[in-house]
Amino acid sequence: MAIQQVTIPDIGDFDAVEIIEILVSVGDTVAVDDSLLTLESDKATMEIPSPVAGTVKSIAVEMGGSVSEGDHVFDIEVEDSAAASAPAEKPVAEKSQPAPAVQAAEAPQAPKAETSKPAPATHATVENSPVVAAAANKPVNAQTMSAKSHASPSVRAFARKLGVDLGNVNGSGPKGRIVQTDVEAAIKAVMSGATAAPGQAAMSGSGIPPIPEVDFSKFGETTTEELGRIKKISGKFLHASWLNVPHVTQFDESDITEMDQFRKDQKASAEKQGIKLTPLVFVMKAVVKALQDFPSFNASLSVDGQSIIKKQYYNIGIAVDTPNGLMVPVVKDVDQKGIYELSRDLMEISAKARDGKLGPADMAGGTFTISSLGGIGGTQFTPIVNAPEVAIMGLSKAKMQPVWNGSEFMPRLIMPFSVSYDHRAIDGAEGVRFTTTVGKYLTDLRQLIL
Ligand code: CAO
Repeated sequence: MAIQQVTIPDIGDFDAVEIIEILVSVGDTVAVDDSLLTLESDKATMEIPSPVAGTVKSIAVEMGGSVSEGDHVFDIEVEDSAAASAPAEKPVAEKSQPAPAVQAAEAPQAPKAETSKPAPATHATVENSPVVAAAANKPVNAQTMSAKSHASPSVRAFARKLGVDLGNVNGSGPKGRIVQTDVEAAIKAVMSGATAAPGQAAMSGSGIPPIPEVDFSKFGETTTEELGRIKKISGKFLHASWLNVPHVTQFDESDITEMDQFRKDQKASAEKQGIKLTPLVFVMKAVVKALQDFPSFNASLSVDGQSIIKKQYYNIGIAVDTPNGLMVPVVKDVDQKGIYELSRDLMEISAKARDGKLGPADMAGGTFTISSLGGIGGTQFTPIVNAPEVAIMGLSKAKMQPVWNGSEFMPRLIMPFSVSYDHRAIDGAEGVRFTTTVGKYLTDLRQLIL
């Protein structure tokens, strides 16, 4: 066995071209000419086919990154005989379908992607945390759904434009290649009601009437600013979640008077250790305890929508407002950490997010997300599920309110919160049981240690 480095071939006049699809994962077996990457410049979409048959050992690039001719993109393990016969020269690159250059190298000498580049993002990581992926400057996972499909760049572009997942389209071309008429047929099938299995995300968006284009300048002066990169990417994901996930939002509130008093009591000693204690870390602990009681909330649906995958680990994504847009770093193993450790983690990841220093590992593997607007204001809001997770909590600002205790009104600190969930995975009764349970734990923190 030998390792072959695959590099970007001559791609014409293009430089620093964006990677919009990584079509293989580490461990995948590829044949010669299987597509490995899709690149998209302002003018063209290009696929990079594999020059060799073998097993993908590492991926040295990330979705959303940019590559130029000669950049190392993959390491592929091949049979020794294949390595020996690998093309010595770069194949001629066509504008629409360039062939990658190959550098044969024995495994021991092959530079390791992990040491020379940021940790490679596998499909699994991206799928685990698509908004996170967005924050990592990676396009969202909707594009990875068609990873194994064979189609020309123009057909891929056509499918993307119409929101069609090629993974759910049967190819009628040579070797099962998907042609434009296959995409059109798939759309027709959906429009006529002959859709795929329930839960399939395939045709999100098709059939939705477009919002009419309006010339606003007819009515007054306007300025047009391009959306930031992260906003563009996370916007695609949020749209996909909004279209694919049947959302229900349950509103609730919790009396956090005692919890907040405890937080204030701890504040001074926490500050001595450089820790800022906010209500959010207590909420994270209460949420994890409730997730243990209601495993369907710490889960994902299988791609065909027929099974629920319950996770035995508790990694909480925290939506962070940054100058560049929304990012969702993940605090790992929240069940195993105390309040101080969680506060430290939270301070660290939110600082990294705001400084634009989050790596893929900081944002992967989330099981449930919390979006806290409590430091800003508001009474309630409806967060969008961070699919493929199935539930998300939105925290709003706690306020002192008069609460009737049976004989008199007492001032109590009441925190409103909401939980949006995927109704395919969670029923309404379970939804309100979950929020009631979170509220109960927040009201009486002692229950967290039971
Ligand atoms: N009720 C009342 N006060 C609250 C509160 C709540 N629910 N949550 C936080 N606060 C208080 C904190 O205690 C802190 O006050 P003190 O300094 O007096 O203690 C203040 O509000 C500011 O808190 P914070 O925002 O700095 O810290 P946090 O731990 O609550 O949140 C983070 C951290 C990273 C989640 C937050 O800074 C942030 O970015 N929030 C925005 C997330 C967002 O944009 N979500 C929307 C996503 S969907 O578009």
